[in-house]
Amino acid sequence: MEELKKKLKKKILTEGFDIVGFATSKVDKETQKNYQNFLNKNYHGEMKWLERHFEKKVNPKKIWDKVETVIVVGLNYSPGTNPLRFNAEKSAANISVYAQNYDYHDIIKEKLINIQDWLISEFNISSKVFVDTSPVMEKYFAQKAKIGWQGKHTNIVSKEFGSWLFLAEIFLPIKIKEEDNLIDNCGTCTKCIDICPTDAILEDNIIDARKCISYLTIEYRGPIPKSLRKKMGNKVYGCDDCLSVCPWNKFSKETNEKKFINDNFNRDLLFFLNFNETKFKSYFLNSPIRRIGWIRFLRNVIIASGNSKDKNLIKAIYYHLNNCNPIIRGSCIWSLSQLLNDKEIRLLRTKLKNEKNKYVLYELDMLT
Ligand code: B12
Ligand code: SF4
Ligand code: SF4
Repeated sequence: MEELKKKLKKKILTEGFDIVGFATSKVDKETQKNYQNFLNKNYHGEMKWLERHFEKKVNPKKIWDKVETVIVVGLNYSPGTNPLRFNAEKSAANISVYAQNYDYHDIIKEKLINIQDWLISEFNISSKVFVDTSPVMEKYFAQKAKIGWQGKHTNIVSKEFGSWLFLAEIFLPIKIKEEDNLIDNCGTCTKCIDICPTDAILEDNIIDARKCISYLTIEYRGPIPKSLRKKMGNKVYGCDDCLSVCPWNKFSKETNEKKFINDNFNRDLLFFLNFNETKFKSYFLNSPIRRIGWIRFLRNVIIASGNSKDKNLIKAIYYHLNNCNPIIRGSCIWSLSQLLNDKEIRLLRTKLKNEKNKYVLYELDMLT
């Protein structure tokens, strides 16, 4: 078995993963209780699939009855420099580092399938592979497999790669000895909790996803809650603040995966405000951003435009007041209210006197 483990590790690293570990396929009682606690408090908001996935998540045998070992692999996606500096660029569209080029799901899946094929051809061992979207407790198994520890921001932190690791798993039907657990190295640090713009990290290891900018910009379909709009700043897809501030990043090096880097990435809010749905789909063809669809992305760009205080964006926002989706019209009203003077706001009210949608009328009522 030691020989197989050695060969597996070598193959996984040759495929381009940066770290690998092995864990038994059981989820302990305390983690099950904590997951249930997270759901009971409704911290998952609209992500109802986290409820539906519960049984499978706490019992991987319900995904595949043969599973004995979970191999956890990590891929370093460190940008090499600290993305926190983009928060200050008010007219910029701040997009999470993980979404600035190719979709990591596709890149990782390809590598996992190569390993899966190799396991069959070399050892006649069948396996199942997962990345992100499946009901696997990725962070829990990563900690068990000694990839790192679950930091206070709830993600896995590695001594070698800081907070910049994507996780994926290979389920094996054979028993391989688990690594010893890694101890928590957060110590007294609270930097990730302190920096969170929306106070989404409630306590060590617990977040209220409903307040998290990543959730609001990627998962949430409704109008961005009024109390959180200003706190979103210039973020239009995801948020990296709690990861970027982590002191363990000082040991990380820029990713070797060239498909994650894009030096010519456009960060201009006006550029994105001038998109239509066709342009959105073609521009983000290979990006994870395509998954959230044009309307959610446009909603985020419009809110960030309001936060920019950049009057040059007014004309482009006005154009979207004609959008047939009320969430877009409502977001435009709030955004314009941040950029227009009193006289211009009165003109805006007149322009919208025929508006019938209740939600949009509510946004109009809220105009100061
Ligand atoms: C749902 C989800 C989200 C949600 C919820 C986040 C969350 N923390 O769970 C949202 C949309 C907010 C999100 C955001 C992000 N995500 Co996400 N997400 C997931 C996903 C699909 C499921 C995670 C999950 O099961 N959450 C449910 C809760 C229950 O899990 P938990 O936080 O670990 O919950 C624990 C605590 O609540 C705690 N707890 C609860 N009550 C109590 C009580 C006590 C007393 C104690 C001690 C503990 C405790 O115990 C729970 C169980 O361990 C995973 C992929 C996967 N399949 O696992 C990716 C994943 C976690 N995401 C990832 C990433 C990269 C991000 C972002 C950085 C993306 C971005 N830049 O915008 C942000 C980071 C935000 C953050 N600080 O977490 C990576 C993290 C990689 C890593 N190194 O850990 C993952 C693993 C995807 C991947 N394959 O790489 N994500
Ligand atoms: S991703 Fe951003 S909003 Fe979400 S917990 Fe981290 S710092 Fe807070
Ligand atoms: S910022 Fe500090 S508390 Fe947060 S995960 Fe990193 S080391 Fe832990």
